[in-house]
Amino acid sequence: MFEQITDRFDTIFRRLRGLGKITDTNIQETSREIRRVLLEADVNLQVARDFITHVKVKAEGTKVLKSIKPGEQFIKIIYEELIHVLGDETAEIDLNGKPSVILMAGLQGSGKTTTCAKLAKMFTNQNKKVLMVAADVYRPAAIEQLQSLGRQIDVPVYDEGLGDPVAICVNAVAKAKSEKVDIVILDTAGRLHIDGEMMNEIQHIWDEVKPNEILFVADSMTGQDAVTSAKAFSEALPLTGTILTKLDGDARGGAAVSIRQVTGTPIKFAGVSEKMDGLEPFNPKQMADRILGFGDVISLVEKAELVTDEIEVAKLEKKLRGNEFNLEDFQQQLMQLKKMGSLQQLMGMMPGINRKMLKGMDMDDRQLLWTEAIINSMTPSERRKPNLIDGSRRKRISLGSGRSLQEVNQLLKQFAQMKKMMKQFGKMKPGKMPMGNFMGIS
Ligand SMILES: Nc1nc2c(ncn2[C@@H]2O[C@H](COP(=O)(O)OP(=O)(O)OP(=O)(O)O)[C@@H](O)[C@H]2O)c(=O)[nH]1
Ligand SMILES: [Mg+2]
Repeated sequence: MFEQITDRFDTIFRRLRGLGKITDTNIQETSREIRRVLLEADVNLQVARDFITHVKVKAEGTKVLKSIKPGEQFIKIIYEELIHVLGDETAEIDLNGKPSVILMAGLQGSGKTTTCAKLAKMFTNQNKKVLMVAADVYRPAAIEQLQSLGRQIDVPVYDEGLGDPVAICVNAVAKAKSEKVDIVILDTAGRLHIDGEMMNEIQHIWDEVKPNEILFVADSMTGQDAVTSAKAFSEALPLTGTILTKLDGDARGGAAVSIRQVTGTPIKFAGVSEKMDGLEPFNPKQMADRILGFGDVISLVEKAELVTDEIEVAKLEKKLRGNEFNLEDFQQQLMQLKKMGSLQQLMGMMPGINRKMLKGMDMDDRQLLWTEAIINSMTPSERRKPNLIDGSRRKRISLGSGRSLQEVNQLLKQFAQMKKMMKQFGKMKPGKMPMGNFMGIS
């Protein structure tokens, strides 16, 4: 996601980092470049203009400051402005109703039905009693889609077949009240914003039900279209927020950056996969990190904390120092790495990793599985003393793991090289071990 915009900002930042001083000329130049990047990413014109104006004013203010790293300061201004444009803080969802009603609105195919179910699952996990309502009566398949998702996540669906959507919503909320349901989610029909009749219908639902939340579901891949329709919807309905879907696709970032400003309401959630757990609370800071390519450091740290344990790390470091690291330790490292997710995903979260670099890298996760299969086919003593592994043992390991003899040889060779390298690291100060090198990412 956001590849292009991230690469372009990366280029701007590289140049800024080299600056010895912030001058009028480089403020002008950088502003012009940022403007171009934003517009190419399909950011709304007015939002881009305001962004540049704010950055310029703040940069002017720092001209006089005697800073050691003026470039970094400029970057910080851009970063903070982006966080601001994205909404500053993660927005809450209003769950104060009895029941709380959430009305979903949006264009055809934007992801309303899928998102209803994702929300329902999220609330169920928080021990809430949820009811989904099939108020899209224009396609029988739409009702079946919601029912099927409901079965999948074990959440009931209220429907009256192809009845009147306003009555369906009113009846569903009444039923929810009597059954002490906590949250009711209304799945409505997709509309083209030019369609006045459909717009009237959803206004009517809003009027009758007075939902706690009216969430506009926007497909982030459609860029300007999502923004234009968000504006139309926010004028027709008192939206309380937006959900940006399909952020896992090749969205250019325009919708994400513009929607908050254009609708005047916060982005509350982000859809990041087709699956039912693919919904995240929208975090402006994290999103700014992703857009600017600063790496998702927080989630990387959280993941690492989940799987590594300090005692293990200390043990490992001791082994490395004594040059005792063997294939058994390597196997354990591989297992930990697997727990952290896919290599591509992990590398993408690391700060300073250029996306172009990632593309060129051979980071096939299957490779990891194959390496593991080879090591698993060794005996414990072979793992502890790789020198034991002679020609006939190599053949046996190859047969056992289903990998070619060449691959077995290659792994052993790489391991020998790695040990040689680690011997050098062994001379480094304690705590300065570059742990990434155990991962065998070359
Ligand atoms: N990759 C990805 N796909 C998504 C996401 N959200 C929804 N989709 C997919 O987008 C398509 C349309 O989703 P729906 O939920 O049916 O959209 P809708 O707004 O209900 O569509 P209509 O009812 O026809 O207006 C489906 O194939 C979903 O699986 C997401 O966050 N990521
Ligand atoms: Mg739908």
